Amino acid sequence: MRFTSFILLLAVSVSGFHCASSTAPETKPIPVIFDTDIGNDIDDVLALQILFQYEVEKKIDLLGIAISKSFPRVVDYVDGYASLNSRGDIPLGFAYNGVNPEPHKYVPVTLDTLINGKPVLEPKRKLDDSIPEGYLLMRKLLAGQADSSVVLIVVGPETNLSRLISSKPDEFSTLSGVELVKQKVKLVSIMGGLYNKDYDFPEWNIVQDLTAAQRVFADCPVPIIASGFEVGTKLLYPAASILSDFREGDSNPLVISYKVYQPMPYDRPTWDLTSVLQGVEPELGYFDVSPAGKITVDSVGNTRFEEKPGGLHRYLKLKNNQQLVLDSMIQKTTRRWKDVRHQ
Ligand SMILES: [Ca+2]
Repeated sequence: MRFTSFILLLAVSVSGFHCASSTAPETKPIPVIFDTDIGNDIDDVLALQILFQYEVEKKIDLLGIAISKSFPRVVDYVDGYASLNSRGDIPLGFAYNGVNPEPHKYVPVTLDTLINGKPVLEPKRKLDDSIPEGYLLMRKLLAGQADSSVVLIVVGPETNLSRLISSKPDEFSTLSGVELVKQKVKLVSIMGGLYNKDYDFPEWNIVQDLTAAQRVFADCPVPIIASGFEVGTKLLYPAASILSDFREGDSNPLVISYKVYQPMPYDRPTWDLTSVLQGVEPELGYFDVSPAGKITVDSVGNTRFEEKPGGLHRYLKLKNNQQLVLDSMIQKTTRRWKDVRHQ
């Protein structure tokens, strides 16, 4: 009996020791909602690809994608692109009666591209398949998450986020939009505005839906980290990567879209990519961060920052590590396409 107890104790001790020594504390994937105006600029596609890569690496759980460009075929594009990344199940939302309804070029051209008679993107969903309002998708997703856990990454006009903040209690939550965001969201990482003296004009994302931007910076109840125009402008994604890092080459939808967006070869600012990196891996210090303060958006869309202890807003600043940041962006954008060949 005593011997059995000893063996049992030994077994428990060894197993306890084993647990303590071999399982380092696991970092839980960060729940992320991505809000994008894919179809306007091309950097959104690269930013989305990086998020899918973060998901493969188990750094994030991509809960859903809200679309802020009100061109219906963006839904087809994002659905097809998500399927290509084994996430055809991802919840989608759409800003109905939002801004930028014009098609531009790369979304329709990529959707209509056939290789050997087969479309390069094969969406299963389109706008008339009950795609919810972007802000309702956000409400539904937030309601199911732990408190202060979700990172919202917003890289287009702030239409969906503004509607979320203004939303009322509904079947998803008894909380108002402000209360729900305050309870569930840890950080909002926004690409938008201008925060240094090198440039002085209203930034594009802000002016597309000016009322929305003003509301977000006035009423969002949780910390916002903004990446200004000046940051991504100085970090250019190289055309050489598009031309050489994709095993599928010209049949890859990202490559097709990039080449359609502008005549090649061109290097493109990485505005949206900066907000993804900062939102997911702030601890890696890709950028310097301003002191706390308050960002306001004036009547024509200029953004002004005022330092204020305890303020909820900060903005990103470039460090002297720009090649390292770019290398990381390139690695995350291309990793999947170096490894696999499109079937
Ligand atoms: Ca964008």
